[in-house]
Amino acid sequence: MTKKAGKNKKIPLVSIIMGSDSDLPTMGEAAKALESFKIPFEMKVISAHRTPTEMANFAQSARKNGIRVIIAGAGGAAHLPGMTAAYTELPVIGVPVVVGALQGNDALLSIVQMPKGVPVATVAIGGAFNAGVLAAQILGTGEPEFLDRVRDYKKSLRKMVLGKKV
Ligand code: RP5
Repeated sequence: MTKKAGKNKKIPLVSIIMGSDSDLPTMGEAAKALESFKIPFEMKVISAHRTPTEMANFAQSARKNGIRVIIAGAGGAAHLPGMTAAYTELPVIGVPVVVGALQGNDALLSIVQMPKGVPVATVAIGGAFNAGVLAAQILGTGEPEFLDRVRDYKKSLRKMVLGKKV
């Protein structure tokens, strides 16, 4: 499955990949964050275990295809983020997805415990929205308007908290 960047038809800067379409309810949150920052993205299902050749081809060609950040989500023995990071010099943000008996704890440890030299920036279990925010921040170091949108988003968070009455 490959999905182009929703309403935004520009060349994608972020690729959101996931091990299965069953990860979409979680990974869709990364798409929502990127949409809110008006950052073009694509979404694909690629499995480290079930489609290893396609995963390698994707990771090796992502940079030349214009992708600048990869968000990779998987559950269980979650090797997709780490193996994607092994094949590309692009930054990879990993999202542990809740699935099965261990409820995302297995995916968290599989994604976060990378060897020296091959990092994956890992967000919380199910934290795909934050993966989108982090991707915007990474891209924003070279695109001030993306950082301005993150700044405005953070202002909205502050306003929301200050507006709470207990
Ligand atoms: C992982 O296995 C996927 O990322 C997904 O979280 C999990 C289950 O996949 P399905 O059996 O639902 O396709 O590789």
